[in-house]
Amino acid sequence: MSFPAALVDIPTHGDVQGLLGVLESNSSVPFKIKRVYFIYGVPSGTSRGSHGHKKLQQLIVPLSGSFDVVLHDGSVEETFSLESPNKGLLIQPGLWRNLINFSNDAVCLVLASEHYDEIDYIRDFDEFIEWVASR
Ligand code: T46
Repeated sequence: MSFPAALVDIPTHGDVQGLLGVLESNSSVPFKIKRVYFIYGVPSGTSRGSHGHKKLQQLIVPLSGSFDVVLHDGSVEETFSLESPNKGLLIQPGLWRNLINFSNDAVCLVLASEHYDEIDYIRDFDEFIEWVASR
């Protein structure tokens, strides 16, 4: 099975007036968008995340600046560098994530397939590994 996350192109319309990226439910975003949040002002050297999600699908878009997303599926770890608003990271359910190396100007937009629900989080890595093994 291939790794359950990938960089995807965001449809973008450009002309002499600049660029316009489009994110649409069940189209450029392959799920119904139930929640949108954004992360910014992350102090240099600070990481975010450090948890797994059971059901949640997400599309992460670097609206400004850059950062890395480190994902773990229980056996393989992959790092994705996000640095352009025309490329997002599509994350399937069942992945542990850490967001690191934020530039000062980074703005991280997240589109999510579910409303906020603490029940979907696994916040201990050993517990995450056990959950993956039990699936
Ligand atoms: C993820 C990464 C990329 C809410 O009240 N509603 C929300 O929708 C979210 C996402 C968070 N919160 C509250 C919960 C905490 O009190 O905001 C606070 C910070 O949340 P958290 O520590 O979970 O933030 P991150 O950046 O570590 O993780 C977030 C998402 O929670 C997570 O799903 O994948 O961004």
